[in-house]
Amino acid sequence: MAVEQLLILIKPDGVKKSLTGNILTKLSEARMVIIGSKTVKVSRELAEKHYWQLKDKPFFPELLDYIQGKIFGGAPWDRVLAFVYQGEDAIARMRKIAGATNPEEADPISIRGAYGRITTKGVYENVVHCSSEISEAEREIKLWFKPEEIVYNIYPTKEITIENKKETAWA
Ligand code: IDP
Ligand code: MG
Repeated sequence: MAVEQLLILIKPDGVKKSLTGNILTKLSEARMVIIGSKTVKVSRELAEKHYWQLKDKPFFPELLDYIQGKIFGGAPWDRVLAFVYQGEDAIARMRKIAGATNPEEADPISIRGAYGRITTKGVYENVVHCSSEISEAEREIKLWFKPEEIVYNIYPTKEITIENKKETAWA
């Protein structure tokens, strides 16, 4: 079995319901290692890129509002916790712990089965995102993380020079 990487997001409902600890504890049963982690305020652009494959679905506008935390009134629920996990057969094993997409159909002791719900607008509020295949995992990890935010290079990198680039530093 091959070593894989994947993106896990604790979605705004998971953050708002203070489920971070419970979710990370459940995920740790798979004995994967975390090789990148951060809190991300989710822009419209990032939300659209992340879920681009679902752009024609009727629930797409609500899905964007959900992942941006807008359905919870925005700040401080306008963010997600993002993790890159690595391990043997990581994608299948983590998706099993996450549970089925529809929280009503998910195994009740999976994360989504235990903590998810379907909103009155019909969005599956299912607490976590979990990459579903190797190529998608790579696309998602590259979308959410810069190379230097992951403890070692999991994909090829290149050196680029950006001239006149302004950066914010601690004052
Ligand atoms: P996944 O998250 O299990 O990989 P996807 O099909 O990639 O499932 O859908 C992304 C997200 O969109 C889901 O996690 C869920 O929040 C939402 N979603 C997917 N299908 C539906 C649906 O039929 N109705 C409402 N929301 C959905
Ligand atoms: Mg998916």
